[in-house]
Amino acid sequence: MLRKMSSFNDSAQALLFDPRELAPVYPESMITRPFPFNAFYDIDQVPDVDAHAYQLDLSGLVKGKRIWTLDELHALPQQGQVTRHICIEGWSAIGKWGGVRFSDFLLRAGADTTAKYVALHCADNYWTSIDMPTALHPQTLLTLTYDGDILPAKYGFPMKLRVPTKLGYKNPKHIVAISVTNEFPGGYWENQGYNWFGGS
Ligand SMILES: Nc1nc2c(c(=O)[nH]1)N[C@H]1C(S)=C(S)[C@@H](COP(=O)(O)O)O[C@H]1N2
Ligand SMILES: [Mo]
Repeated sequence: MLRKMSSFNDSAQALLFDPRELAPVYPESMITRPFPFNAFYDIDQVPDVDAHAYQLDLSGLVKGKRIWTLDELHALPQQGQVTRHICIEGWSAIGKWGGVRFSDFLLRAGADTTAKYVALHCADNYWTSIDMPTALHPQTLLTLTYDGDILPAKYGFPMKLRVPTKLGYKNPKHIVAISVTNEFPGGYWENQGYNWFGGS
């Protein structure tokens, strides 16, 4: 029953959600320090991803390049944002992230932007997925930095997808693979009952 309500919610929210609507942005003076850490494990279990061996694997409905190194991602045009992260557990915090606009990345990689979903798989076996309008939203950012420095391990080294129009659990850290698909990918928390649309 709850699951049915939640999937009804997903379609209702997709209709209500305006893909052009922007999340609020804040001055740097409002950044929350220290920014909180959260994951489905304690901070001493944070995955240790090797920067040199790292490759981002892009799969599914993609015509172009499928393997990306960190250097290649750093060489793309970079954007920044100061936005509020809202966790469903009842806290929120303002942070500053920098990286590649996700729509730029998807277009350069030749992703089929008529596909329904983008799934993001993480080094800690976490995963989540977003609808294509959210993937193409101008504030959805493939982040490589936090507060001007290389993204620290606790905040998702080497890469976190910052989606300021979505709740915290739809902001995956330690991304190792991305797939573009028409098959519903679900997510770690979503499959345990969290609403899939998860708009904030
Ligand atoms: N890989 C991965 N990403 C994740 C999580 C996780 O457990 N593993 N937790 C999510 C949740 S519920 C929150 S609130 C944010 C916390 O991000 P932060 O540690 O940068 O505050 O990460 C999200 N992304
Ligand atoms: Mo969260």
